Amino acid sequence: MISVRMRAELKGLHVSGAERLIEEGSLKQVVQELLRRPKAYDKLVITVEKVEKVFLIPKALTIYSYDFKCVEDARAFALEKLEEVGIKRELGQKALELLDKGPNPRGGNMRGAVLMDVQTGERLEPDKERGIRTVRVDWKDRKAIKQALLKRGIKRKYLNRLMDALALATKNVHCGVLAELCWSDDEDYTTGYVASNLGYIRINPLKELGKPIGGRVYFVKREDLENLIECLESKAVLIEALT
Ligand code: PML
Repeated sequence: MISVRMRAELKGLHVSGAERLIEEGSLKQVVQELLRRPKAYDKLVITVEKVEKVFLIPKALTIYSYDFKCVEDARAFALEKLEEVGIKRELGQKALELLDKGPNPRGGNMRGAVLMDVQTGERLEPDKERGIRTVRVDWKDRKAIKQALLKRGIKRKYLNRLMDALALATKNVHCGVLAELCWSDDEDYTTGYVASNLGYIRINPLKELGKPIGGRVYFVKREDLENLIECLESKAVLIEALT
């Protein structure tokens, strides 16, 4: 199979990224699709890589969706959901603050995720500007998943983003991430999520409309770090079905 990754920048800032794991025959079509993804960019990089071994995950995390009248209520709910899987309140709060101000120590967004030690709250990612990127993950049959999500009432405008985020969150939990907090850096997209082995819990609005800052925090155990990073960045994974 082939891994195709796209990332786009505008004025030095990351604005869009996506990945597909595909058969060689659909490369042209997929590259065209990914080229249409970013709204605006001044630099776009497409990486095409052969992948030898692919691991199958039979089921994605279960999807739940919750809407709130304001960011404050939505974030309080996210903290509760994190606590349910053992993430202490002060660490959940720290993660919310990081994503709110922009997790990159130089200001703004990161390409990858923050790895937060679930015991101490320390940041464990070796490169704090880049973070850790979950790559090499996709759906076995994107078309079928799209149809299934539409049938479940997911609006077409949310589809691609939801599919990419759900696949990524499912791989993260498979690799050993205990919980993930995420919202988009797209200023028009306010739905974020808390993911863990309890499910993929979509929460809206996790940020104010018009704010171009977001990212991902993975809560992890320090002892598993090397294997975890290897799994997130190298293991190729296809997800077969929704739950
Ligand atoms: C992103 O696109 O950067 C993250 C999107 C998170 C939420 C996706 C959804 O479930 O709607």
